[in-house]
Amino acid sequence: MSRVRATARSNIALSKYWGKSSHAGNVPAVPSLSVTLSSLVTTTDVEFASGARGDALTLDGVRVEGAGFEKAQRLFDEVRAHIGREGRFVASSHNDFPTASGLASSASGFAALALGAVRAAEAPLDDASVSRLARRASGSAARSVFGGFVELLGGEDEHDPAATQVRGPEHMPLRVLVAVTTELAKDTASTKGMELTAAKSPFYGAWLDVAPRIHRELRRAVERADLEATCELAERSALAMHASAMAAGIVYVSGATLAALREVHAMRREGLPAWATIDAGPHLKVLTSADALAVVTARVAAVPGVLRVITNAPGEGATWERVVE
Ligand code: 2P0
Repeated sequence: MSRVRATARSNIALSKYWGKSSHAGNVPAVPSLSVTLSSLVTTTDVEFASGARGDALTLDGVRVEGAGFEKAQRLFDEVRAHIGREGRFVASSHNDFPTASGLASSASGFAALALGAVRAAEAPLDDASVSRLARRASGSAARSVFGGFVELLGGEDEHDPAATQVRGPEHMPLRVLVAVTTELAKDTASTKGMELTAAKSPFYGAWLDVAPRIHRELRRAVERADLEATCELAERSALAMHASAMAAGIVYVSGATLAALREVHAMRREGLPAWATIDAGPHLKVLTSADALAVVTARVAAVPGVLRVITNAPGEGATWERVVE
Protein backbone atom coordinates (compact mmCIF):
# COMPACT_ATOMS: atom_id res chain seq x y z
CA MET A 1 0.00 0.00 0.00
CA SER A 2 1.24 3.41 -0.88
CA ARG A 3 0.18 6.66 0.76
CA VAL A 4 0.87 10.05 -0.71
CA ARG A 5 0.33 13.52 0.72
CA ALA A 6 -0.46 16.22 -1.82
CA THR A 7 -0.92 19.93 -1.20
CA ALA A 8 -2.44 22.52 -3.49
CA ARG A 9 -3.34 26.13 -3.08
CA SER A 10 -6.48 27.87 -4.22
CA ASN A 11 -6.29 30.34 -7.07
CA ILE A 12 -8.14 33.40 -8.18
CA ALA A 13 -8.87 34.05 -11.81
CA LEU A 14 -7.74 37.45 -13.01
CA SER A 15 -9.38 36.82 -16.40
CA LYS A 16 -12.38 34.67 -15.58
CA TYR A 17 -13.53 31.27 -16.78
CA TRP A 18 -17.32 31.29 -17.01
CA GLY A 19 -19.18 28.91 -19.33
CA LYS A 20 -18.31 25.62 -21.00
CA SER A 21 -17.50 24.76 -24.60
CA SER A 22 -19.45 22.07 -26.45
CA HIS A 23 -16.61 19.55 -26.04
CA ALA A 24 -16.81 16.68 -23.59
CA GLY A 25 -14.54 16.75 -20.54
CA ASN A 26 -15.37 20.12 -18.99
CA VAL A 27 -13.55 22.37 -21.47
CA PRO A 28 -14.02 26.08 -20.63
CA ALA A 29 -15.75 28.29 -23.17
CA VAL A 30 -13.17 31.02 -22.66
CA PRO A 31 -9.49 31.24 -21.69
CA SER A 32 -8.59 32.31 -18.17
CA LEU A 33 -5.49 33.46 -16.29
CA SER A 34 -5.17 33.07 -12.54
CA VAL A 35 -2.83 33.73 -9.69
CA THR A 36 -2.25 30.88 -7.26
CA LEU A 37 -2.89 32.03 -3.67
CA SER A 38 -0.33 31.52 -0.92
CA SER A 39 -2.69 31.33 2.07
CA LEU A 40 -5.55 28.98 1.16
CA VAL A 41 -4.10 25.48 1.24
CA THR A 42 -5.66 22.02 0.87
CA THR A 43 -3.71 18.94 2.02
CA THR A 44 -4.94 15.57 0.80
CA ASP A 45 -3.73 12.10 1.78
CA VAL A 46 -4.43 9.42 -0.81
CA GLU A 47 -3.95 5.67 -0.54
CA PHE A 48 -4.28 3.28 -3.43
CA ALA A 49 -5.08 -0.11 -1.94
CA SER A 50 -6.03 -3.50 -3.23
CA GLY A 51 -9.58 -4.60 -2.56
CA ALA A 52 -12.92 -4.46 -4.24
CA ARG A 53 -14.70 -2.08 -1.91
CA GLY A 54 -15.48 1.34 -3.30
CA ASP A 55 -13.47 4.55 -3.24
CA ALA A 56 -13.84 6.89 -0.28
CA LEU A 57 -13.24 10.59 0.23
CA THR A 58 -13.56 12.72 3.37
CA LEU A 59 -13.21 16.48 3.69
CA ASP A 60 -12.23 17.71 7.15
CA GLY A 61 -13.40 14.37 8.55
CA VAL A 62 -16.81 14.40 6.85
CA ARG A 63 -17.56 11.87 4.12
CA VAL A 64 -18.04 13.59 0.75
CA GLU A 65 -21.18 12.48 -1.09
CA GLY A 66 -23.29 13.66 -4.02
CA ALA A 67 -21.90 15.68 -6.95
CA GLY A 68 -18.51 16.27 -5.29
CA PHE A 69 -17.97 12.56 -4.78
CA GLU A 70 -19.11 11.73 -8.33
CA LYS A 71 -16.46 14.11 -9.69
CA ALA A 72 -13.83 12.49 -7.47
CA GLN A 73 -14.88 9.03 -8.56
CA ARG A 74 -14.62 9.91 -12.24
CA LEU A 75 -11.12 11.19 -11.51
CA PHE A 76 -10.20 7.92 -9.74
CA ASP A 77 -11.67 5.90 -12.65
CA GLU A 78 -9.49 7.82 -15.09
CA VAL A 79 -6.36 7.11 -13.06
CA ARG A 80 -7.24 3.39 -12.87
CA ALA A 81 -7.79 3.37 -16.64
CA HIS A 82 -4.30 4.86 -17.09
CA ILE A 83 -2.53 2.20 -15.07
CA GLY A 84 -4.81 -0.67 -16.18
CA ARG A 85 -5.08 -1.98 -12.66
CA GLU A 86 -7.92 -2.41 -10.15
CA GLY A 87 -7.72 -0.95 -6.68
CA ARG A 88 -9.54 1.50 -4.46
CA PHE A 89 -8.66 5.05 -3.60
CA VAL A 90 -9.09 6.25 -0.02
CA ALA A 91 -8.56 9.97 0.30
CA SER A 92 -8.84 12.41 3.19
CA SER A 93 -8.63 16.09 2.55
CA HIS A 94 -8.11 19.03 4.91
CA ASN A 95 -8.46 22.71 4.26
CA ASP A 96 -6.40 25.12 6.35
CA PHE A 97 -9.38 27.49 6.23
CA PRO A 98 -12.92 26.80 7.51
CA THR A 99 -14.59 24.51 4.97
CA ALA A 100 -18.04 25.94 5.63
CA SER A 101 -16.89 29.53 5.09
CA GLY A 102 -17.63 29.74 1.39
CA LEU A 103 -13.88 29.86 0.80
CA ALA A 104 -13.81 26.08 0.32
CA SER A 105 -12.40 25.81 -3.08
CA SER A 106 -12.87 23.07 -5.62
CA ALA A 107 -9.70 24.48 -7.20
CA SER A 108 -7.29 23.49 -4.43
CA GLY A 109 -9.36 20.41 -3.57
CA PHE A 110 -9.36 18.75 -6.98
CA ALA A 111 -5.80 19.80 -7.80
CA ALA A 112 -4.55 18.08 -4.62
CA LEU A 113 -6.80 15.08 -5.23
CA ALA A 114 -5.66 14.64 -8.84
CA LEU A 115 -1.97 14.89 -7.92
CA GLY A 116 -2.38 12.62 -4.88
CA ALA A 117 -4.30 9.94 -6.81
CA VAL A 118 -1.84 9.94 -9.72
CA ARG A 119 1.21 9.65 -7.45
CA ALA A 120 -0.40 7.12 -5.05
CA ALA A 121 -1.23 4.84 -7.99
CA GLU A 122 2.19 5.51 -9.56
CA ALA A 123 0.53 6.47 -12.83
CA PRO A 124 3.16 7.72 -15.30
CA LEU A 125 1.60 11.12 -15.83
CA ASP A 126 3.28 14.53 -15.93
CA ASP A 127 1.98 17.77 -14.40
CA ALA A 128 0.15 18.71 -17.63
CA SER A 129 -1.76 15.42 -17.48
CA VAL A 130 -2.51 15.99 -13.78
CA SER A 131 -3.84 19.42 -14.74
CA ARG A 132 -6.13 17.86 -17.40
CA LEU A 133 -7.42 15.34 -14.86
CA ALA A 134 -8.11 18.14 -12.39
CA ARG A 135 -9.83 20.21 -15.10
CA ARG A 136 -12.29 17.45 -15.90
CA ALA A 137 -13.40 17.53 -12.24
CA SER A 138 -13.38 21.32 -11.93
CA GLY A 139 -12.06 23.81 -14.46
CA SER A 140 -10.37 26.12 -11.99
CA ALA A 141 -8.55 23.14 -10.40
CA ALA A 142 -6.47 22.72 -13.56
CA ARG A 143 -4.78 26.03 -12.72
CA SER A 144 -3.95 25.19 -9.07
CA VAL A 145 -1.53 22.47 -10.21
CA PHE A 146 0.89 25.29 -11.04
CA GLY A 147 2.21 28.24 -9.05
CA GLY A 148 2.36 31.93 -9.83
CA PHE A 149 0.50 33.20 -12.88
CA VAL A 150 -1.27 30.40 -14.72
CA GLU A 151 -3.23 30.20 -17.96
CA LEU A 152 -5.93 27.73 -18.95
CA LEU A 153 -7.04 27.98 -22.55
CA GLY A 154 -10.64 27.43 -23.57
CA GLY A 155 -13.05 27.85 -26.47
CA GLU A 156 -14.25 25.67 -29.34
CA ASP A 157 -10.71 25.30 -30.75
CA GLU A 158 -9.50 23.66 -27.53
CA HIS A 159 -10.27 19.98 -27.02
CA ASP A 160 -8.37 18.90 -23.90
CA PRO A 161 -6.41 21.84 -22.49
CA ALA A 162 -3.99 21.67 -19.56
CA ALA A 163 -3.06 24.78 -17.61
CA THR A 164 0.45 26.19 -18.03
CA GLN A 165 2.53 28.54 -15.93
CA VAL A 166 2.90 31.96 -17.57
CA ARG A 167 5.22 33.42 -14.90
CA GLY A 168 6.39 32.29 -11.46
CA PRO A 169 5.18 33.64 -8.08
CA GLU A 170 7.98 36.24 -7.80
CA HIS A 171 7.18 37.87 -11.15
CA MET A 172 5.01 40.70 -9.79
CA PRO A 173 4.53 42.13 -6.25
CA LEU A 174 0.78 41.48 -6.47
CA ARG A 175 -1.18 40.94 -3.27
CA VAL A 176 -4.70 39.50 -3.05
CA LEU A 177 -6.85 40.33 -0.02
CA VAL A 178 -9.84 38.09 0.49
CA ALA A 179 -12.50 40.19 2.23
CA VAL A 180 -14.63 37.55 3.93
CA THR A 181 -18.26 38.69 4.03
CA THR A 182 -20.00 35.58 5.38
CA GLU A 183 -19.02 32.41 7.22
CA LEU A 184 -21.82 30.50 5.45
CA ALA A 185 -21.21 28.58 2.26
CA LYS A 186 -24.40 28.35 0.25
CA ASP A 187 -24.49 29.93 -3.19
CA THR A 188 -25.38 28.70 -6.65
CA ALA A 189 -22.53 26.30 -7.46
CA SER A 190 -20.31 27.51 -10.31
CA THR A 191 -21.30 24.67 -12.65
CA LYS A 192 -24.99 25.43 -12.18
CA GLY A 193 -24.43 29.17 -12.40
CA MET A 194 -22.63 28.75 -15.72
CA GLU A 195 -25.41 26.53 -17.10
CA LEU A 196 -28.08 29.06 -16.14
CA THR A 197 -26.04 31.96 -17.54
CA ALA A 198 -25.60 30.16 -20.88
CA ALA A 199 -29.27 29.21 -21.02
CA LYS A 200 -30.87 32.43 -19.83
CA SER A 201 -28.59 35.45 -20.00
CA PRO A 202 -29.19 37.89 -22.85
CA PHE A 203 -25.55 38.92 -22.31
CA TYR A 204 -23.90 35.50 -22.48
CA GLY A 205 -22.97 36.04 -26.14
CA ALA A 206 -21.42 39.39 -25.22
CA TRP A 207 -19.40 37.64 -22.48
CA LEU A 208 -18.11 34.99 -24.91
CA ASP A 209 -17.10 37.81 -27.24
CA VAL A 210 -15.33 40.06 -24.74
CA ALA A 211 -13.74 37.50 -22.39
CA PRO A 212 -11.02 36.26 -24.79
CA ARG A 213 -10.13 39.85 -25.69
CA ILE A 214 -9.77 40.89 -22.05
CA HIS A 215 -7.77 37.69 -21.46
CA ARG A 216 -5.30 38.43 -24.30
CA GLU A 217 -4.72 41.97 -23.09
CA LEU A 218 -4.34 40.77 -19.49
CA ARG A 219 -1.86 38.08 -20.48
CA ARG A 220 0.28 40.70 -22.19
CA ALA A 221 0.06 42.94 -19.10
CA VAL A 222 1.19 40.02 -16.90
CA GLU A 223 4.08 39.26 -19.25
CA ARG A 224 5.39 42.80 -18.97
CA ALA A 225 4.76 42.78 -15.16
CA ASP A 226 2.40 45.75 -15.50
CA LEU A 227 0.54 45.45 -12.19
CA GLU A 228 -1.82 48.35 -12.80
CA ALA A 229 -2.98 47.16 -16.23
CA THR A 230 -3.26 43.56 -14.99
CA CYS A 231 -5.49 44.54 -12.09
CA GLU A 232 -7.61 46.95 -14.12
CA LEU A 233 -8.28 44.24 -16.71
CA ALA A 234 -8.99 41.73 -13.93
CA GLU A 235 -11.67 43.99 -12.50
CA ARG A 236 -13.16 44.43 -15.97
CA SER A 237 -13.25 40.66 -16.50
CA ALA A 238 -15.00 40.08 -13.17
CA LEU A 239 -17.60 42.79 -13.73
CA ALA A 240 -18.37 41.54 -17.26
CA MET A 241 -18.75 37.98 -15.95
CA HIS A 242 -21.06 39.07 -13.15
CA ALA A 243 -23.12 41.36 -15.42
CA SER A 244 -23.70 38.41 -17.72
CA ALA A 245 -24.61 36.06 -14.85
CA MET A 246 -26.79 38.66 -13.15
CA ALA A 247 -28.89 39.09 -16.27
CA ALA A 248 -29.79 35.40 -15.87
CA GLY A 249 -30.82 35.98 -12.25
CA ILE A 250 -27.56 34.64 -10.79
CA VAL A 251 -26.56 37.18 -8.15
CA TYR A 252 -23.46 36.29 -6.15
CA VAL A 253 -22.83 39.70 -4.62
CA SER A 254 -24.29 40.84 -1.30
CA GLY A 255 -24.60 44.29 0.22
CA ALA A 256 -21.23 43.80 1.91
CA THR A 257 -19.60 42.84 -1.40
CA LEU A 258 -20.85 46.05 -2.98
CA ALA A 259 -19.86 48.16 0.02
CA ALA A 260 -16.32 46.76 -0.23
CA LEU A 261 -16.30 47.34 -4.00
CA ARG A 262 -17.28 50.98 -3.46
CA GLU A 263 -14.45 51.35 -0.94
CA VAL A 264 -12.03 49.96 -3.53
CA HIS A 265 -13.26 52.54 -6.02
CA ALA A 266 -12.93 55.29 -3.41
CA MET A 267 -9.33 54.25 -2.78
CA ARG A 268 -8.59 54.37 -6.49
CA ARG A 269 -9.99 57.88 -6.75
CA GLU A 270 -7.53 58.81 -3.98
CA GLY A 271 -4.69 57.37 -6.01
CA LEU A 272 -4.24 54.12 -4.08
CA PRO A 273 -3.56 50.97 -6.11
CA ALA A 274 -6.67 48.88 -5.36
CA TRP A 275 -8.84 46.85 -7.71
CA ALA A 276 -11.51 44.23 -7.11
CA THR A 277 -12.52 40.85 -8.39
CA ILE A 278 -15.43 38.59 -7.39
CA ASP A 279 -15.99 34.87 -7.85
CA ALA A 280 -19.05 32.68 -7.49
CA GLY A 281 -19.77 33.93 -3.97
CA PRO A 282 -20.08 37.13 -1.94
CA HIS A 283 -16.46 37.57 -0.83
CA LEU A 284 -14.66 40.48 -2.48
CA LYS A 285 -11.06 39.93 -3.48
CA VAL A 286 -8.96 43.08 -3.53
CA LEU A 287 -5.92 43.28 -5.78
CA THR A 288 -3.15 45.58 -4.68
CA SER A 289 0.62 45.94 -4.59
CA ALA A 290 2.96 44.79 -1.82
CA ASP A 291 3.84 48.45 -1.11
CA ALA A 292 0.23 49.46 -0.47
CA LEU A 293 -0.75 46.31 1.41
CA ALA A 294 -1.00 47.79 4.91
CA VAL A 295 -3.12 50.82 4.03
CA VAL A 296 -5.41 48.92 1.64
CA THR A 297 -5.92 46.10 4.17
CA ALA A 298 -6.91 48.57 6.88
CA ARG A 299 -9.41 50.28 4.59
CA VAL A 300 -11.00 47.03 3.43
CA ALA A 301 -11.16 45.58 6.96
CA ALA A 302 -13.05 48.68 8.14
CA VAL A 303 -15.92 48.25 5.66
CA PRO A 304 -19.14 47.30 7.50
CA GLY A 305 -19.97 43.68 6.66
CA VAL A 306 -16.36 42.63 6.07
CA LEU A 307 -15.73 40.02 8.79
CA ARG A 308 -12.02 39.47 8.25
CA VAL A 309 -9.34 39.80 5.61
CA ILE A 310 -7.02 37.01 4.42
CA THR A 311 -3.80 38.25 2.81
CA ASN A 312 -2.24 36.34 -0.09
CA ALA A 313 0.86 36.67 -2.21
CA PRO A 314 1.28 34.66 -5.41
CA GLY A 315 1.71 31.06 -4.23
CA GLU A 316 3.50 27.88 -5.23
CA GLY A 317 2.04 25.06 -7.29
CA ALA A 318 0.87 21.68 -6.03
CA THR A 319 3.44 19.44 -4.32
CA TRP A 320 3.48 15.85 -3.08
CA GLU A 321 5.49 13.51 -0.89
CA ARG A 322 5.29 9.85 0.01
CA VAL A 323 4.21 9.29 3.60
CA VAL A 324 6.27 6.69 5.42
CA GLU A 325 4.82 5.29 8.64
C1 2P0 B 1 -12.74 30.97 -12.32
N1 2P0 B 1 -14.89 30.66 -11.12
O1 2P0 B 1 -12.17 31.20 -13.40
C2 2P0 B 1 -14.24 31.21 -12.27
C3 2P0 B 1 -14.55 32.67 -12.17
C4 2P0 B 1 -15.56 31.60 -10.34
C5 2P0 B 1 -15.68 32.77 -11.18
O2 2P0 B 1 -15.31 29.04 -9.66
O3 2P0 B 1 -17.93 23.83 -13.29
O4 2P0 B 1 -15.60 25.60 -9.80
O5 2P0 B 1 -16.34 22.87 -11.60
O6 2P0 B 1 -15.52 23.62 -13.86
O7 2P0 B 1 -13.89 25.54 -11.66
C6 2P0 B 1 -14.81 28.38 -11.81
O8 2P0 B 1 -15.66 27.35 -11.54
O9 2P0 B 1 -16.33 25.26 -12.16
C7 2P0 B 1 -15.02 29.36 -10.81
P1 2P0 B 1 -16.51 23.81 -12.76
P2 2P0 B 1 -15.24 25.85 -11.22
O10 2P0 B 1 -12.12 30.65 -11.30
